[in-house]
Amino acid sequence: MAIDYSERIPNNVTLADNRRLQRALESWQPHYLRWWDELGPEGTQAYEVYLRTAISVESDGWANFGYVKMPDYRWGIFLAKPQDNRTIAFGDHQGEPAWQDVPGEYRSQLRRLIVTQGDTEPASVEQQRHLGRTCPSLYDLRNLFQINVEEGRHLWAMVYLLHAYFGRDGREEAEMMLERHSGDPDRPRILGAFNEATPHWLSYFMFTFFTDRDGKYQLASLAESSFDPLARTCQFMLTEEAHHMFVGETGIMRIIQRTCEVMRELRTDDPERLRGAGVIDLTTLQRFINFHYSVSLDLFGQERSTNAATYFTTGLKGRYHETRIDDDHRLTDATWPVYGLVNGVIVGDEQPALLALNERLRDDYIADCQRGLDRWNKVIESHRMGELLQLPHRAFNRRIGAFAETRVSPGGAVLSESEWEQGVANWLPTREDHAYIASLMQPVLEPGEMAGWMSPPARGIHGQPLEFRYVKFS
Ligand code: BYC
Ligand code: FE
Ligand code: FE
Repeated sequence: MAIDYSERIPNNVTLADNRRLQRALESWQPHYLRWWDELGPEGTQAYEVYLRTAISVESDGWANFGYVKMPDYRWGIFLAKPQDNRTIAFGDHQGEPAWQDVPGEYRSQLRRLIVTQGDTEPASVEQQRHLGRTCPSLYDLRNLFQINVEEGRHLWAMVYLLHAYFGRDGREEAEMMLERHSGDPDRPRILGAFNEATPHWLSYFMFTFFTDRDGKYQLASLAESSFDPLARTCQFMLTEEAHHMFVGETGIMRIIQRTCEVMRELRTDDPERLRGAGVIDLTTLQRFINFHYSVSLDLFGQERSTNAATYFTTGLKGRYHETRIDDDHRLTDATWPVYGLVNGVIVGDEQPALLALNERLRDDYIADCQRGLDRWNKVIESHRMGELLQLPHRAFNRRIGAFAETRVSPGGAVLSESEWEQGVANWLPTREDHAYIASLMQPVLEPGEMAGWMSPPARGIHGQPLEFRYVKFS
């Protein structure tokens, strides 16, 4: 299962044995590199970055560290090891052997899932392309670039599936991945959150905490797929995803740590005084949580979804940790509580579990977000200062699903338009918030130094000290 790095496209799928596929991917490769050059991290072509590159998919072999110029990064195709005699765990085909090829009748649905997944990966790179100019430290800059090259590799993972299993339409979809662009009014990315701007590092840390976490839950569901190549691809992607969420969680935690230290020094929680001291007050952080969380909740789709039911019964997409769930894995009679609006009030109601699969995955996601917030709140508690951070109500600020047309407060109260207008500046980041955060974004490029609005990380990368030169500008 070692990866062959002598090939133009490193891979562990014996690409050399399939000349047609190899040639097709090799002709997509320059398009990808041109896209990276135009819309990837801005002005970084000559930087040498201390990056991790996968050299095998074994648990001890996929993390190999060294300096790399990003355009020379070896983006490749790596699938997790096959599981012997894997059978389908759920849906109508439960117990049958997993598919090594795409069943004709599910072709277009499967393609659509792969395209939707793939589209998010380059979108996030586009969203983050200007951040390198204003990094809070070299450590953080390197982590940004690590995430960017891995999201690029995740695009490769989906493009491989499209080329290998979907013939001509697959190749066309692969081209389209580089033609839609985040925020482009004519050709936007497919899902809402991936057309939002990531204007500064606070948004970026929130994005990697909340939006990459949607990636974790979606990939985990696709890792259950009956289509074995998709399942194996997603399993390997999940190993990389853990680092993206680590960056988000520890990034926000370091901001909180620094703010709490200054709160104690100044004996105040007054946002204006804290801003005067150059840190991010907790009320501002709460507004950013409200925004990124609600936008990410939308990524799970409608509460009641016949698409999701079909994906499940046909075996294309499972539930989170499907094989660890103790039930019939068919959901013929099961129910699941779903929130909706009944006569102007938000109520939870038992619905057919099969239709509620998006909501169920959202519930798993919400619980995971809450665990992260609990860890952030421990920092606040340990300083005995300030209000704890909270997740807003799931109906707050939604654009997709049952609450898309309803104004709801972070606490879950249904509001009139004028009540919303009155409250919104307390609930979502304002123009002033963004301007203040933008004013903090001064690049810190000396090894070991750190911007004043966040505390240093607990440790360096791969055993290196914090003073290590994680990025060399030449
Ligand atoms: N924005 O029946 P429904 C990641 C559409 S993140 C716009 O609920 P379904 C990453 C929907 O397409 C993980 N449109 O849909 C993170 C449908 O359209 P049609 C990404 C939306 O299919 C950070 C209609 O509304 N992976 O990897 O059950 C950095 C009806 O909705 C949205 C995936 O998403 C939206 N938010 O659920 C880098 C996995 N939501 O049919 C990377 C693959 C819904 O009316 N995708 N719509 O034209 C899926 O599993 C499903 O497509 C969804 C939607 C869960 C997204
Ligand atoms: Fe990804
Ligand atoms: Fe990610």
